[in-house]
Amino acid sequence: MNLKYFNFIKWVFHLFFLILISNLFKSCLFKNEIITPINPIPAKRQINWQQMEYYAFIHFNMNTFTNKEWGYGDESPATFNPIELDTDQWARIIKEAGMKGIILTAKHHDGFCLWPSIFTEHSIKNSPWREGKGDLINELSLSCKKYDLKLGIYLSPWDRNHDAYGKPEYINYFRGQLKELLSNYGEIFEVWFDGANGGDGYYGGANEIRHVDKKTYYDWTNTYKIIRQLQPNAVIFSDAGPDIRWVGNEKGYANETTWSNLYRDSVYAGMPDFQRFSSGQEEGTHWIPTETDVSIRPGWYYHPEQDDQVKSLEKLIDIYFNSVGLNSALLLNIPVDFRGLIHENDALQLKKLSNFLKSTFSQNLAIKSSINVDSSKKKYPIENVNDGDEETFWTTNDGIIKATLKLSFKKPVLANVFKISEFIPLGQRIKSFRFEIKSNQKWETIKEGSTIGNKRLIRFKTCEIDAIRFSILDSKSSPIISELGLYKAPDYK
Ligand code: FUL
Repeated sequence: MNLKYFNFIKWVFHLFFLILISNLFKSCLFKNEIITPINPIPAKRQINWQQMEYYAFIHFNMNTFTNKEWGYGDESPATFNPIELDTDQWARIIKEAGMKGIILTAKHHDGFCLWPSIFTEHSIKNSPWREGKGDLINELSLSCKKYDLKLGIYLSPWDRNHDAYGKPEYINYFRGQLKELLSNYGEIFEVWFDGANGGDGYYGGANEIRHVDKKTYYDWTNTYKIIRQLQPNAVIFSDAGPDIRWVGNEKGYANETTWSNLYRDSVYAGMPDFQRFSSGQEEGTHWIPTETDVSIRPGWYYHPEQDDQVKSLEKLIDIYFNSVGLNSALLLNIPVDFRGLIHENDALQLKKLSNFLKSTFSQNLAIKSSINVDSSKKKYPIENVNDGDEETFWTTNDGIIKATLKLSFKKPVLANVFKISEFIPLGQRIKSFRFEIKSNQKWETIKEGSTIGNKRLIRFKTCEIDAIRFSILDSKSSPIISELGLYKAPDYK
């Protein structure tokens, strides 16, 4: 071998050795900086969904014209005729309300379809609307694109119109419809399956009661596969998940303790005592966060006699804080009226809520504070919770599950809302906390609570704040906080 070649090999070998040593050294040095997730953790699609926080439900279908909440399934398609229908109006109002998407009742329990499904005659294609040539899902998907909103689909598993409901053939029909909806209207962010299943109905003229085994009839495992295949980024909602679960009531209130963790196999859609699971389970094996669905009026559908019963601003604010602010998402229903428009009274309340939220969260007063804590992992300093970046976070040294974050203000600030968020991609951890305020040189405990998760919002009486203490009293492992905030909400009463 010539000497030149030998020296070159030697040189390469040395270089390789040096790189190896330096990597070994680095991994020893930063060993303590690696953070192990606490399972279960969210999938990317669940993280994207959780960031939406506030989006609209629209109940608009046959019931809008029959003034009912649940149609029997024998309604004539000729009844459906919204002469002023304008999905741009829906999308504009919803966008201005600060919401991020719309889920529409493509088919409710009465089986009437808002798109011209090839599998049934019970659809808008046999209605006078747009002379039977319309496609409401298509119109809404175009409006959503125009206003940069995401589109979701409510498809009722229960179908009181279809003659085969309760028999195995119906499942093929249901899946055929699902495929149409997931193939022809662009990106779908959420597929919503209702827990109400089986009972009396028209069923193609049989007019009888049909019961199904809610656990087995739909063969959900294979139905979900269709969704994953056609819309891999969509989250699937049902009482029990698999991606998002029901909060357990239709009043707009999540539980004080809300774990995104759940033993998935302990629950199923439509099970009788579902409310027992509204807090989730600290040791749950799957990540299935809650969604809080509530209507802006008493009914899900539009009823003219409820025009003066649109929820007050005070009530809507309360709902927002008790859903988004309790580790949940708010799915607020707006019943479109029989003209095919969002009613003026609903639009007004949505606007008031959005003005309130914009004004509240426009300025984060916490950035004026100096912040310290008793333990920090080197690469994750406490400043990360106050940098306006949800991707960066603070955490404690290994083995430390308690910590107190202290914010001090040089000049007192006037505030009444506190926000804190866990970095959920690494799992929900915090079990218990205390929130204290120092005002006029006196410390006061404002709140002792349990879970935080994606976001915890705490309201309190407006006061001049000198300092804040947020103590994490118990956690499944090192707590990880991504952001906190302090705000002054305007008076609204
Ligand atoms: C319930 C349904 O039965 C209601 O009609 C409505 O769609 C609501 C959102 O879910 O289970």
